[in-house]
Amino acid sequence: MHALPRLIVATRNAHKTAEIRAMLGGRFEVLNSNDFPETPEVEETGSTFLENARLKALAVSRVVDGWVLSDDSGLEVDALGGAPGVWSSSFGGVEGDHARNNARLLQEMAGKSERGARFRCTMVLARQGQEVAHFSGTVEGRLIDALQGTAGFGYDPLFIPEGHSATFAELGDDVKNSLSHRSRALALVINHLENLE
Ligand code: ITT
Repeated sequence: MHALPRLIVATRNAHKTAEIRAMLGGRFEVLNSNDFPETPEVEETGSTFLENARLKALAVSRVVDGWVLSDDSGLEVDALGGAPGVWSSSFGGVEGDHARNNARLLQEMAGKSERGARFRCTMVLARQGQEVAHFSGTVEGRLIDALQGTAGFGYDPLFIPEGHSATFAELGDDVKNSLSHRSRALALVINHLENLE
């Protein structure tokens, strides 16, 4: 039996890693930055998803062998002019605190009738400190005015994807992974890797 090729996701976010692992369906051994003590902390100083995804992929691919994939993602809200966008993970004031982020979003959206929003995910594939390619995926939807559901992470309890009447957090991992921004970007990554073989 052949060992699976390794794909290292340049993230410390366990939810992103789990989604990517579930979607890669046994094609790769999926690891992340937490599995490599030598990976640096990467400051996300870019002003676009692509800039931040590049910073993460290149920094990690300089110190580990194998394919490295980064994921920079966020929520763009029409009524907020596209915010929180690249600042999605610290919208509530504390990096990675999803409860605060959701509380701030609810507060900003209170009383607003325009509810359109989308998740966006940009991925950079890299190897040995070089970018190989980049990919993006989006999913359109709308925001509700109270948290619903417990699956997923981040803004999932407030976001109903187009064509559904329940939030990502209610729909669960399988449905989310069949239509999310992350799954759409990842489908392009898989296609690219298959064409290289
Ligand atoms: P890494 O930088 O280590 O990958 P992170 O969580 O800081 O992890 P980002 O900088 O890309 O990642 O910020 C992503 C934020 O966008 C995340 O914290 C959520 O608030 C939101 N987000 C992204 N994808 C999401 C999803 O599938 N469901 C819900 N919220 C999501």
